[in-house]
Amino acid sequence: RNLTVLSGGMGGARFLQGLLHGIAAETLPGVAPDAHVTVIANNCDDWWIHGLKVCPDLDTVMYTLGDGIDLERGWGRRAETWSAKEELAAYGVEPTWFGLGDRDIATHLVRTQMLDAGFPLSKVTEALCRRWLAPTYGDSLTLLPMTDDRVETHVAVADDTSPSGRRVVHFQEYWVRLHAEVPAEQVVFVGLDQSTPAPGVVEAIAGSDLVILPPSNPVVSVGTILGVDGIRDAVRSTSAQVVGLSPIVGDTHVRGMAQQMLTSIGVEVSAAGVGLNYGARSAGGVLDGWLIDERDAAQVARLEAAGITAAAVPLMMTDHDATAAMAAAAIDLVR
Ligand code: GDP
Ligand code: FO1
Ligand code: CA
Repeated sequence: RNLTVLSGGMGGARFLQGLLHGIAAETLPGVAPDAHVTVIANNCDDWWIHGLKVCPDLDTVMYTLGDGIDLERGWGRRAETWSAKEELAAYGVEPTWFGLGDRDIATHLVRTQMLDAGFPLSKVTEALCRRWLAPTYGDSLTLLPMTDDRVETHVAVADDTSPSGRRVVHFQEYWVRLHAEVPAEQVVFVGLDQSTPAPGVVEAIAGSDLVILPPSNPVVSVGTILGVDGIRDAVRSTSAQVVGLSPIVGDTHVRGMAQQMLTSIGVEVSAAGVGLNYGARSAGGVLDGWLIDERDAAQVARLEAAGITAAAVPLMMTDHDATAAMAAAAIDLVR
């Protein structure tokens, strides 16, 4: 059995931990322990900083599943030190608000050198995963970037000092420096509409028995992955069932900035709002099934009326067992 997951950073990575836990413990209906999982990770958070290419969502998934993540922060390396960051600050080099840890920098050095040597991001990712994933998962887990092309999310925010009244910042500046505290007047996905899927992405979706949209950000994580035309087409046309889990619980995100992002694109901030925005595959969308939290159970009827099979179960990823139970419920929904 082949499973494909379209993942952002922390939400996607946590879900994947639970999914892999469920596969190993054989608690997922119809999924054997030798199932193969392909993760297609968002690249629109990526940026160049201090001459280095940084891919936060790819690295969050890689470090989390490879047991190298800092569990408290949810990003970057465990047992990190920050000497390089302090030295850069001592030179007065901007930006000082974005932190690259010493251990993490090694990853970005390897990546940037390989890109400079002409390797595509997908090959670079394969090389990095040989350290982080292959020893534990062998061939049963593949992590792919969504695209080898340069794509970046930028956010327009109000700025009185600018003649246009606004200023456009990289998504990392909006999130890390501005803490997503000011409204996102517009979200722009630079390069996304010209981008093409990385090698293996379309093949994985087409050859899947199930495609899962984890509770990742529907705009700047899953939304951007589906923003690659070739990926959206593959999800629309696969013979696999496509099931998603809501990142919105009780009309707000569990963590992160999904609420700000949904508001900026005019989508109702609710479990049903997000599901209806993805849309039923039978009506030109991407979903066969949509799992929402038990406290949003009253929204099931709206989803089913739109042709999306829906159910309400606990959707808080409190530990691996709870998350594996969410994965099991999602699989059950579309079996
Ligand atoms: P990011 O790239 O680090 O922002 O991570 P993702 O895009 O993969 O996931 C972020 C989303 O995960 C946010 O919109 C959260 O609402 C959602 N999320 C985080 N924890 C939970 C949880 O326990 N349950 C649910 N349902 N959603 C969660
Ligand atoms: N998040 C922060 O809040 N502050 C940082 O300084 C920071 C640095 C950083 C470096 C590498 C990396 O892979 C992720 C990093 N993150 C940092 C997390 C990242 O900004 C976001 O959480 C994601 O892009 C949202 O998915
Ligand atoms: Ca992200």
